[in-house]
Amino acid sequence: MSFDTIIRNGTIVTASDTFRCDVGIRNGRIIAMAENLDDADEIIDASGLYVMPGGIDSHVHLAQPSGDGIVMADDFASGTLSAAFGGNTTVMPFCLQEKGSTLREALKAYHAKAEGECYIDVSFHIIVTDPTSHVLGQELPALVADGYTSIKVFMTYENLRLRDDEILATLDSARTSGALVMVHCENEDAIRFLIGRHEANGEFAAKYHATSRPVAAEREATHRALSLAEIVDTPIVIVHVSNRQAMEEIQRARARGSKVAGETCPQYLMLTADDLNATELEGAKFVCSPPPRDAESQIACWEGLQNGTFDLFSSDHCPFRYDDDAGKLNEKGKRNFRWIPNGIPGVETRLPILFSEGVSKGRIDLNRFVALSSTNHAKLYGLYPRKGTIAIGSDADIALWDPKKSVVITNDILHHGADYTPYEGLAITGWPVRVMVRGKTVINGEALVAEKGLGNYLARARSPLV
Ligand code: DUC
Ligand code: ZN
Ligand code: ZN
Repeated sequence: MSFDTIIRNGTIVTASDTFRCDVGIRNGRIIAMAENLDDADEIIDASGLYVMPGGIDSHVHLAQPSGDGIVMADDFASGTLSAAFGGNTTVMPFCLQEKGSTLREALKAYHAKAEGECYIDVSFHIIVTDPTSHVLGQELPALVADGYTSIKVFMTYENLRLRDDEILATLDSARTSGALVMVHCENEDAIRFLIGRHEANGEFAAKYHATSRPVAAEREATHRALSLAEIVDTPIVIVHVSNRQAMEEIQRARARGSKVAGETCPQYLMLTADDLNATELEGAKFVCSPPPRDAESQIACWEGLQNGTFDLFSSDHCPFRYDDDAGKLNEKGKRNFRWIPNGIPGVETRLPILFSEGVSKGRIDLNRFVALSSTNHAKLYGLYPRKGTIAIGSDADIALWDPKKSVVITNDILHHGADYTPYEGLAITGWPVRVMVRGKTVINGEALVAEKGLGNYLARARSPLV
């Protein structure tokens, strides 16, 4: 048997096993796993390295319109490049339906943004903001058949949120169509009330973003989303969970027999609301929703990663430049937290943070790292076993990790379009040193060695949860 590439002397890590063998790759797929493979155009020596499935980040925002005059800091080129440097081989960005437009129109626009631009593979979730009878009755079933098998709905943001009757109708259509629904759970009415109260009190600093979106607003909406899903018997994903009370809602729903997946993100492990209370303006760098909470919530989120409350660890990469009229410090944002765009960069730092804080510090083992960073995303969103594992027949989407490599995160080593990282100065142990997409090396050490356009669009199967 001959190969295009053999990876030798590494330790393979999957979501279930850790073992030594060589990996043989031909035509972009893994075709052999055995000792002493021979005869390849290229031999990669992975001595001292872990051979892991490339990261799959199932929650990123790229080139998404974010309000008047606001520009997201990453397009599909810079976002997928940054993702690749962070050990990822697939990302799932959102495709936003504009009110009054169809889902097909939205998809056409996002495919045009992504076409020829990506360094790694991509697949869209569709954000449904206008659930008309045409959207729910005609488009959604046809789109699922075409491989668009997940959607997101918002319970917050005036221009994005769906009301309960709309959420029910969307969940009901998702059930019959076979789409998996991701839900952003925060109570918009409570938040608007609290924003108004802060403004009336003359409280405009970034720290009031956190107090205007309290745990109770997230917990209540999480409970409501789970109840609505139960009423129409539809599985859902609760995304970007920030605290224990919302986690308990997920646990209780599961105990009642509901099918629900949970996701948390690095910001809920590494940041707190105190970060928003940095110097007057710098707090804007940490404005995201739900907001980071407190030290106890960080502990809770680690527990959730350990005990299975969370299936997914995603970045929620939603990058804006800081010192920029079109970013965090836009004219209105400088004066009032309400106008600071919500979201922080993190697609490149997600996996190093989970590896360093999780594996290197002994909170999770290597197999759980792979499950949370790759395999579970592939399974839940209909890409498994083509993606998300190291197995014969799978795409050769592989990250080689040096578990001893020490790196201090600073913005100048990152490849995203933002002008800051919320994790500036964080010391990391463990870093991806080579990243391959379908057998082709994209990142080798600090070098980019592939061309833009290597990334493919991925149609997906239905989630096994639905
Ligand atoms: N929700 C997200 O999923 N990402 C960024 C902002 C938001 O509210
Ligand atoms: Zn969200
Ligand atoms: Zn998001």
